[in-house]
Amino acid sequence: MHARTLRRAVRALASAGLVTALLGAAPGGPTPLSAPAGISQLSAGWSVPWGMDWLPDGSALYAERDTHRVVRLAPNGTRTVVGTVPNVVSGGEGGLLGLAVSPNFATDRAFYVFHTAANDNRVARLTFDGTAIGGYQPILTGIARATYHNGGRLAFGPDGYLYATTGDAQQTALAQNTQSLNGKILRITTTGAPAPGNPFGNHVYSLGHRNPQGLAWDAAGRLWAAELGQNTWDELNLIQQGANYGWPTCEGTCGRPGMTDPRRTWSTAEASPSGLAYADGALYLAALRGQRLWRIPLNGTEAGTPQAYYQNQLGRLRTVATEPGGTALWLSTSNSDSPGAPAGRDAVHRVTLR
Ligand SMILES: [Ca+2]
Repeated sequence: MHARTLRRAVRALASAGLVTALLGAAPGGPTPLSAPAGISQLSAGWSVPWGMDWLPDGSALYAERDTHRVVRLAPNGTRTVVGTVPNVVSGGEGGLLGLAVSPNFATDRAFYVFHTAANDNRVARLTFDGTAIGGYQPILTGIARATYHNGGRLAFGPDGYLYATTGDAQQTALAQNTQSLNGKILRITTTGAPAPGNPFGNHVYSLGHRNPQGLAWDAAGRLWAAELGQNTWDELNLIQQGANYGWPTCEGTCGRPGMTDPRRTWSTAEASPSGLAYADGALYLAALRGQRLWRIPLNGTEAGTPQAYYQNQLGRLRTVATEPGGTALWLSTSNSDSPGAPAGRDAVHRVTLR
């Protein structure tokens, strides 16, 4: 085994809390991990790129929120518009939001989007034949839409099911209603059915969320989620199925019985987080209002002291994703959604980790 590969394997086990002693660190003590070492602009001229996922060839598909375009970005910076998703209706924070590529893309050529439509938010399946997108088919409809709090992140979990974050659609009570699709993290099959084993026998995986927009799984397969708070506290949550994350009773940490406190909080000025990614023992959280990339080291189920990168250098940050291979991040901005901002002001940056 290559030394670097071995180090990564040991770190992954350390993240799972298994081999802390092997690393020579005291239990709970710091473990040496990679961190951002450099940044370069991969591509400019974007307009609110939101959802993103990797294709098997190492390029990525991005979804632009308000143009409704799906754009392929290659590692060499080549950008190709491959189509426009139908039935998307933008407005406020709604539009074309999350995007997730099928784990079986090599054979099924499928990807999925979360988008706002005329009367709801929904998850739809499309195909990409390498040249153009097509085959739009809604698989889960009826998620309430609103000007704000649409959630919208979409990602495949290690279990092969599709996870979607939904906002409370400015109806806070929906977050505590296990029969509502809103204010939740949903776990569904690729036909939009509830995934087998879901805690309430429906699409709901966890509840009590306000406006979660970030999902990432660590090396041990734990699900972490980033959530925008109201006026005071943004949250990083460790997601357990069936758990209640408190909204609207709690914003941030409140210690209520039956409700799960976040593992880390920030003021909304420092964060207002959207995307979340995991790489080499740490989470990376893209901050909109905070205009910085937060790195949060993990020690098992504990989230350590966050450190900020690129503060006020790139503008609002929306989406961060770990490059296949794990040695770099792709980080995209969200500046064209500022009030009065023209289109085309966004960029995708590549952050090397070392
Ligand atoms: Ca909460």
